Amino acid sequence: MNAYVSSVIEYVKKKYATEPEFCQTVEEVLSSISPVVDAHPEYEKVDLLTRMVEPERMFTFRVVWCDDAGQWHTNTGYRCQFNGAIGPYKGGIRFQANVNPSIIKFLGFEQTFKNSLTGLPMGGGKGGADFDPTGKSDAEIMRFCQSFMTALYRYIGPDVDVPAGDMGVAGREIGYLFGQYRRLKGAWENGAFTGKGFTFGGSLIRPEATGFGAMYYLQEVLRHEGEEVKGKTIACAGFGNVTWGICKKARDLGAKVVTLSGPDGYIYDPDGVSSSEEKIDYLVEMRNSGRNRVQDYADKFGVEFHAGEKPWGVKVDVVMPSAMQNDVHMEHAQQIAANGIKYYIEVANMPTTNDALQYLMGQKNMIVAPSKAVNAGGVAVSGLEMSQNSERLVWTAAEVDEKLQGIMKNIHDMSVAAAEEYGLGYNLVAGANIAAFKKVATAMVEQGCF
Ligand code: 2IT
Repeated sequence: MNAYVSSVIEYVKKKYATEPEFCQTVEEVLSSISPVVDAHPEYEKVDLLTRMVEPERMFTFRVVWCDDAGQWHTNTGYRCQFNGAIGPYKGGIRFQANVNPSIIKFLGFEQTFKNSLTGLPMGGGKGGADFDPTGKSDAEIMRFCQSFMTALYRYIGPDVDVPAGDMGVAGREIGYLFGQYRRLKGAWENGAFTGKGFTFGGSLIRPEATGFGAMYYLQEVLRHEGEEVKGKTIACAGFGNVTWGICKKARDLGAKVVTLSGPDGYIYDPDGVSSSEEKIDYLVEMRNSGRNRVQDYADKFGVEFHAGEKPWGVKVDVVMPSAMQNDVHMEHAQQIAANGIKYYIEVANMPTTNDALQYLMGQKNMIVAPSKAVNAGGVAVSGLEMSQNSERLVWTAAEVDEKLQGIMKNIHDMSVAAAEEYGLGYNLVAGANIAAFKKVATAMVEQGCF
């Protein structure tokens, strides 16, 4: 590896020893772009990498709210404005009990490169709070969102920083966040958020976009291998928005999603979650129930439930980890390889530990696709939502869907070209990192690298 690249990785690991997820993503991205730094000594001259791993701005704030029983609670809110070189900071808000500086920073760093891949003018950001929405009433969620936005509204805006959803934040939460923003600003700036309701500037297809985009990306990979999506079995994780979108598109394309997972275990449905409208709709119901249990699906449809287990031992054609970070460890990776699975398509942000990812990439007959490319359809349609808002118009679902397909194909093809340029073959992981890095690096250098 390039000596400068390894020195920056070591510097980050030492400085941020208490932030393991952030160190993990820095190591993954920087080791991929090592050949680019070899070819461009000018980056070391201005010490570009040390600047790139430092967020432009990151802050915490107090979020105080009152539950339905009259009890007061205090949470920590975060916003990380990681890199604004190619556009306003853009990225989701995550509400989950385990949210901390390491998780917000890793997500902001990943987002910077992902957004670069979309080809749209968006910088990287991320935010959230260590608030657990499980079991909270609608009124509690609303009060939490209002308090969160009261603290954040001064620091965001359509040309500054544009939040969206992530785990624990979807249409309902974005509605409450935007409502409070509008009240405080006294202005109709709906371009300050994406993932909004359709009556106030939300883009059609945005709720489905991450899942649809992942399936379009899979389609490109299969096309490259002379295969097609039709007839493939897929193991998914989670049961949220992303997995729901994958199921809908899998149904349209004739593939079968056979697993879902939750904090309580996984379900196996050999007929396919994607086999009926009723089953697909039930995912939305499970999320809205706030129970955060996948066993409810098994109880309702009479399929197998495996308590406390992950779905990575199931024999399928395609594995799509679509739940959360570090969901696939070395022992799961070995199981996936032993099952002879050819397609490992990451969907959630950083779903694979670095050692498991290296192991899977080293398998001769396996194709590994990285989440920052595969899940970029979500933020890409957020970018399209921003365009519609700034032009005060609304595109049809077909128009948005067509643009999304074009963007996903372009991300795949750009990654292939970038890997080939450095003699790395069909390496989608390195290709995505290289293509994304080059654009952000060029913008930083041309702007004087502040
Ligand atoms: O991880 C992601 O790309 C998101 N949570 C969506 C970000 C966005 O701004 O739409």
